Amino acid sequence: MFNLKSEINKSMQWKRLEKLAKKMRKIEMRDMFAKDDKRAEKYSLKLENMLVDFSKNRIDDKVFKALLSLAKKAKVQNKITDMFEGKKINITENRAVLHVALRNRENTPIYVDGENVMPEINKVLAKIKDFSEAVRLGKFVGYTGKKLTNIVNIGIGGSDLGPKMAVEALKKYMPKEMNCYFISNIDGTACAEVLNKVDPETTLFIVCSKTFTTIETLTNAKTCRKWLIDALGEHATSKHFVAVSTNAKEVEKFGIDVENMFEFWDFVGGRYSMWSAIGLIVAIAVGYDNFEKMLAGANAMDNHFKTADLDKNIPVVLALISIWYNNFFNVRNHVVVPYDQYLTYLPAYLQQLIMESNGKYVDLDNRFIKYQTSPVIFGGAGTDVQHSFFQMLHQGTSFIPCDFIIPAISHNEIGEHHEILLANILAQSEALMMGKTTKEAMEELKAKGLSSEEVNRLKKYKTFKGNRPSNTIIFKKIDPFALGMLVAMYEHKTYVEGVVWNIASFDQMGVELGKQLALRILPELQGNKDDVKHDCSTTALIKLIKGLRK
Ligand code: G6Q
Repeated sequence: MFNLKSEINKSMQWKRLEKLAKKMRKIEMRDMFAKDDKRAEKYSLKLENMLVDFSKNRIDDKVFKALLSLAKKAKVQNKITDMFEGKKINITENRAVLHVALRNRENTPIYVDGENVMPEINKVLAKIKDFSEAVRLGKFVGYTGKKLTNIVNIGIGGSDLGPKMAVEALKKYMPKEMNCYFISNIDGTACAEVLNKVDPETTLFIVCSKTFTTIETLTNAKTCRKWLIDALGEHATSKHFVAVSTNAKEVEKFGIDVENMFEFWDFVGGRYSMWSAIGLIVAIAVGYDNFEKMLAGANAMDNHFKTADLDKNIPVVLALISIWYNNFFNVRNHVVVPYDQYLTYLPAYLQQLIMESNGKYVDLDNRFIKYQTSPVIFGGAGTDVQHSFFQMLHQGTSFIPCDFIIPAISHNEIGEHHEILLANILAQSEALMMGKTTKEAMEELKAKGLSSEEVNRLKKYKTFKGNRPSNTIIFKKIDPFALGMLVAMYEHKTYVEGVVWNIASFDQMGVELGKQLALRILPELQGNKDDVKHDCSTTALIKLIKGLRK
């Protein structure tokens, strides 16, 4: 029944990497840099206005070659082709995975079940263009004739994190009169706080849900609809509510005219959907032209990913480096630090993208996996996070690989702000790699005039072992094109990791479990019966909460 292949961790290529990792543990990056002044050049890749410097990693030519052999063993190149050709690589849901088709600017045919998906995609893109322009120009107005300047996205997970991240990333392109809000959490506070701020006459709600059955989204949408009807009456909804979904039936059932629905398809996973109509709020916020530029940036990365040799392929190289630490150094975390305030939500977006895709323990051949898959992803905007978790990056007991993302030019070049920001990031990645030897620490302490007793007492605390890896990803500026490239780069990196780990990166059984679980407890919390039957902790908690809410 299953086409069983041998597990990747039993391969010759894996064993070779294990051996190399043992050796590499004893090698200092600072020594490799001292020996080779071409290292940065050798271990950097460029695409358009983007440069990825991966030289501050614990790799040498042998390791790099061995990682590439692992990728070949896992047939990465073939798997890339399979995705672009619309093969049903989402095997647990029997679906093609074609977020790349959404930004296929060449418009070459892509077939799913013998049907070219491009005409449908282009039709919806044209609808997004028309609608977003009509809202921006005040041609599509609210029920009382006022311009819609408050745009509220109601959605959760993949129907929230992508558009929210992109709207924030491109805020500078938004007209001043426009405000975008995101309601995702079922916590009534999320709804209440937005509704307190907006005026029903000028508010457009976009209900985003691939399935249109997600309880959080539907509950939030119902609350917002009631609020609107209370203010403007029943007939106002068609001027203030649109939907984005794959499920026309449920959209209609909810009471949104399918005319006001923007479609997408099963071959677009939730967390890969910001390029589809799920990005409608992005197109309204920054204009369709900019939305298209974002698609073009992603498309440039797609073309690179599809055609570049593995050793020159940015997503492939980043994935292999991540696998190197994850599986051969037993490192369990990965940190992403954008040095751009507008990319504040990027780490949260990547947490879903990476951990939901690759946080799996069953392989594609239906076996429990015996090696580590997704690392824990965390991060935040620099320099803020330098003043929180960076301590652990520098002196924690194990190292955490970092991605630093930097725009050379800020959207807000005020005084010397951006130069100070840039100096910080460069200093950090250098310090993580170089560290500070005990000798250097002692010299510094002596220079401050400390007694030799004090110097000896403090020297270890002031020592930084260094040898801590990072990738530096530089753009000229984070414009829509750059954002598209950046996000697509991480999407493909995630896919390559999943290919090497031989896992189903495109399902999300754990998220679905969460959607079912609460449904059993909800009636127990709401009802009067006391005979709830769970484990004794859950039963007691239910009783306690019911008592507190009386
Ligand atoms: C994404 C996941 C998940 C999903 C949300 C919302 O890949 O499947 O985060 O996006 O659960 O689902 P709906 O869009 O169907 O409401």
